Amino acid sequence: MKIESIEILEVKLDLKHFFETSFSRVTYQRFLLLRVQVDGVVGISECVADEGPSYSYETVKSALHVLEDFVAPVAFRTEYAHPDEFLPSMRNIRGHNMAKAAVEMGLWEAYARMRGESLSKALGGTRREIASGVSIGIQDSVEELLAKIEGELADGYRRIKMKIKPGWDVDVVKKVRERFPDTPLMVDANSAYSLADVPLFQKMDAFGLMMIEQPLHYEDMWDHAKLQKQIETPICLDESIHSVEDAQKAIEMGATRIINIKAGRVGGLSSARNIQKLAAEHGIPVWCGGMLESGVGRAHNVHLSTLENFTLPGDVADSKRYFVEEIIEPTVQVRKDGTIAVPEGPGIGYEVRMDRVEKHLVSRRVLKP
Ligand code: OSB
Ligand code: MG
Repeated sequence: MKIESIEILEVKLDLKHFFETSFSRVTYQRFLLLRVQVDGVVGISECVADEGPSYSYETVKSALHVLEDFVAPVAFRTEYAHPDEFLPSMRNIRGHNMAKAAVEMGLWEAYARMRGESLSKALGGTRREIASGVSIGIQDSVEELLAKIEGELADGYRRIKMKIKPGWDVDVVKKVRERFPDTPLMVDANSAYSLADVPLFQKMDAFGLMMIEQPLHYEDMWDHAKLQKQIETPICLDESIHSVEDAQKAIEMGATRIINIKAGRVGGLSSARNIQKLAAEHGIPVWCGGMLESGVGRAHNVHLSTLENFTLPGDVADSKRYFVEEIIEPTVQVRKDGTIAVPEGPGIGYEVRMDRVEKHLVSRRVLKP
């Protein structure tokens, strides 16, 4: 397979409701869509780098730069027998997994289309429906949070994740637990704490949480291992895992008992698949994380979630929770039983509404050899 051109569409979509994590509050998403042409077939993908370097050091602008000046030139001069060869071909470009993953996922999507298969089938997925959870941001009041959780549960979601930060943690989780004693519940700190907070996490043990996601520094594993030894609740790493090698080390040192997999963070779908397999060999379950994607990235997440070891509900939720206007048709829909049916058509199996992409377009460029 030869990558013949890469069209990069920079898009800005307004969120229906602000989304607040321990590091920022956002009201819109600015992101890149890629149309990767491979042997005449166009694969579509989304780059999950945010506007600013808060979740990751990568940004929309850094991704544009790295894609144009480094990733695309290597991609154009390489002949790929299979998408698994893409990430290894980028070995002389350090980091920038989100930029690399964007092209890799477009290559995978084109590959599935060439074979006339769904992306799930091409990846070796085994599920025809996936279980959905939601990630609820920090709210202005506990009452608003409780009302939101109530609404999401009524919509069928199988698991509630709430964001925490210093000042919005133990007391809030306690109130949520009192109100929803049996709901599968977890928290995500996005690296807002340190080992000085061990007593706080010991208090959290009383709430029967499924897991605590990325409580400590984003580049750290060792402190997570130390924290895990002192608490009962499983730790789930997100930010700290960028590769199968990272996953291996984190598992070996006892830093993570569950892994959140985001294809963008780990350099693409092949890497995501390798991580879920390695985790399975160690009895570690995984789930698919989210990055407030548009329908394109969301669709990729639906297909990725069909792989065997994605046994926990992920952050892959209904399109209607996110943007004022969605860019795919049909939208990703969560049914009343909290599941999403995996499309069976070729590739992602959803149609991209290019008229809507155009409407929200910020910039466009076409890269060619
Ligand atoms: O840490 O999982 C995270 C969104 C943006 C950046 C990081 C994270 C998140 C989410 C939202 O939790 C998941 C989603 O609904 O897309
Ligand atoms: Mg997270």
